[in-house]
Formats: sequence, C-alpha cells, structure tokens
Amino acid sequence: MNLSYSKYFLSMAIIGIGLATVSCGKSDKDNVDAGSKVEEEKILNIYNWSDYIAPDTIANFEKETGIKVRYDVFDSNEILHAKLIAKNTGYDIVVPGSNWAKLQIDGGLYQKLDKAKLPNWKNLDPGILKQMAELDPGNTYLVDWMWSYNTVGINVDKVKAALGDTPMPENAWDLVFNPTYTSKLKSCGITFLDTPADVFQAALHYLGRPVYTGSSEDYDAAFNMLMKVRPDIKKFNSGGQIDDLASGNVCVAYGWAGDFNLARKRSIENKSEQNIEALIPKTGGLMFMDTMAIPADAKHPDNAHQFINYVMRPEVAASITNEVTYANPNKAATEFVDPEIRNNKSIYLSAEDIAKLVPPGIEDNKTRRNMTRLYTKFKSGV
Ligand code: N2P
Repeated sequence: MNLSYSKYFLSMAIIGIGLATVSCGKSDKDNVDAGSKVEEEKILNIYNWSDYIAPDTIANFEKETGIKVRYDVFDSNEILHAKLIAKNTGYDIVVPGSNWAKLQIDGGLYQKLDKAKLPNWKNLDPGILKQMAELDPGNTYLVDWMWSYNTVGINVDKVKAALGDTPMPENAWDLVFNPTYTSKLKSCGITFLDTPADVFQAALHYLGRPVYTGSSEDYDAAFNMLMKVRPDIKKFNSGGQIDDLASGNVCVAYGWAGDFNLARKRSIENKSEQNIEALIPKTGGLMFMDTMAIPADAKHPDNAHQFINYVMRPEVAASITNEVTYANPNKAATEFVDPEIRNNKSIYLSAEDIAKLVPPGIEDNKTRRNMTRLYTKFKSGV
C-alpha cells in the first residue's frame, strides 16, 4: 500500500465517521440495510478496467445516493488477481474477467450477492446469465459489466497500403500470427495485449490447439509460433491501444473488440478519422465477460449492492455501452443503446458469430506459471 493510498483511507475514515454521525435522523427507507445493524459509511471503492464507464455514471450515482465513490482503474486480470490474493484491497467492487473470477471464487475471495438487494436483476439477459453460470453456478457471485472478445483490430487503409499486392487473409488471425503478413505490417506498427494469458490463449487458438490446455507441448508450439512474429511487434500495451490506434500510431492490434470500436469513435471525435475496424475471425475470437464482484473483506457491501443495482438499470447500462462501445448484459437496455452501436455487428454479434466464439475458461496454476515463463521469454525476444 503506498502512502497516498493510506492517506486516502485515513481521510475517508474521518469523513466516514462524520457521515455516520450526521445520518442518524434518516428514515428506515433511506437506510436500506437488511444485512447489518449499523448503517455503512457513505463510501464505495471501485476497481475497474480503464476506459470502461460513462463520464456521468459515477457522478449520477453519487448525487442520487450521497455515497462518495473512489474509482481506480487497471489493465489486466493478472494485476487485479495479485491484489486480491494479497487481501485487504480496500475495494468494495472489483471487475475481473469471469474466468479469473472463477479462480477467485474458488479461493474464497468473494462474498455472495444478496439478490434481495438487486431488484434490477430482472433486466439481465437470460442467455448471458446462462453463459456466466458455467463458471459461477447459480449466478451466485458475479454480475456481468460488459462483454466482448479478443480479436484483431486494424486501420483498414494503412493495412491495405502496407500489404500492397498481398490480399487480406481469409483468417484475420493471420494478420498478427503469420510472418507473411506481420513482416509487411511491421512498417505501420503492430501492437499486442500485454499479458501471458491473452497472448497464449490466442496463439493456441490460432494453431487449432485447445485454448485452455495444460499440455506443455501445446505451449511450446505456441511459443515457437510466437517467436517467429516477435521481431515484427512494435508494442505490448493493453490499455494504450485505443489511443495508439486512434492517433494512427499503429495499424494492427491484437486486443479487445470493444476497444477497437472505441478507437474508431475517438478518432472521429478527434477529427483524425482513422478507418479502424474490429475484425471477426472466421475461426472465432476469444469471448470474455468482465464481471462485478464484491471482495469477501469489502467494508461497504451494502453500498456495493446499491451500485450494482444502479448499473443494472436499463438507462445506466445503455449509457455505458454508448460511451465505451461494449455490449452490456442487460436485455432491457438494448432499446436505449444508440442504433449505430446496436447494429454494429462487431459489438452486438450475430447469433452465428457468437456461436463461433471460444467461451471463457481458465488454466491451472502450474500451467499459468509455465505460460508466464514462456511469455517473459517471448516478450524479451531471446
Ligand atoms: C476496457 C477493456 C476491458 C476489456 N477498455 C478486457 N477485459
């Protein structure tokens, strides 16, 4: 815990004492608190992915509830996971990928949701709930925030120019994993997500191997394939891809479809007008669901439930989707989603394309250690 962090909690504790003192005269209706006797201090600490919320989501919640939100961001499941297993994160809501959340649930790191405090649950899409139940049986711990898939994003004009006479490949994954293409695209800039799991899962999928395999032979094959394209990769950067694409700094990315659409939107807003597209590989992308969960040691679980219930309002979920160009799990929200986003087939995928996605899964600890070792070698390029 760094100094500013500790100072923050000290000041929040003082404000909390103040708020607890002034809130005594409130009606029972205001103090919805079925689970505990003492009203929680009006504080909520959230840890979510970067570029994943609308500008007014937190402000409106604070205004409505009087709860002060502290909102921090991260860029990889690995970072969140390390914090969670060290315990005492200080967060009341975190947003892991559902596959990592499974490990964390099994490790006892989350508390169960109190569905009685989540009346807006009814708005959720039963299809998404079913998919989530594969990793969180009974939808006990997790509520999906947004979902999308790992894929290839391109600046269409720059890629065509760099490929010259070579036609676009039939399989979009070739653009990042086949040296015939990467050697040409190197000139306009290739960027990759910067985590072992993201990179190895896609590499295994490209090779037609099981994505969540434990076989070290599969990993060696993926490593050897990756090393062939390593010299052509300019950057490893997860959260920075939006700006790198929007500014024309790179022309090809292995990353998250939602961020590619957001890069396109940003480039239009910034008047740099890059023609950015999220491709849907014919063999499918890797599906992910980022999910809200309440750490077992959260200090403000009631406030966390209030926030989760607020996000499950159709208008709130839609406003986040409209800002970040990710699909939400809220069936009732669809009518409030901008038609341009709702009809974008790389955001709200067709049933056929959804069926092709590789569903989220997770490797065992031994495999993750091996993967991390190989990833470090791959990144260093030697
Ligand atoms: C949001 C990125 C989250 C997607 N910008 C990866 N889980």
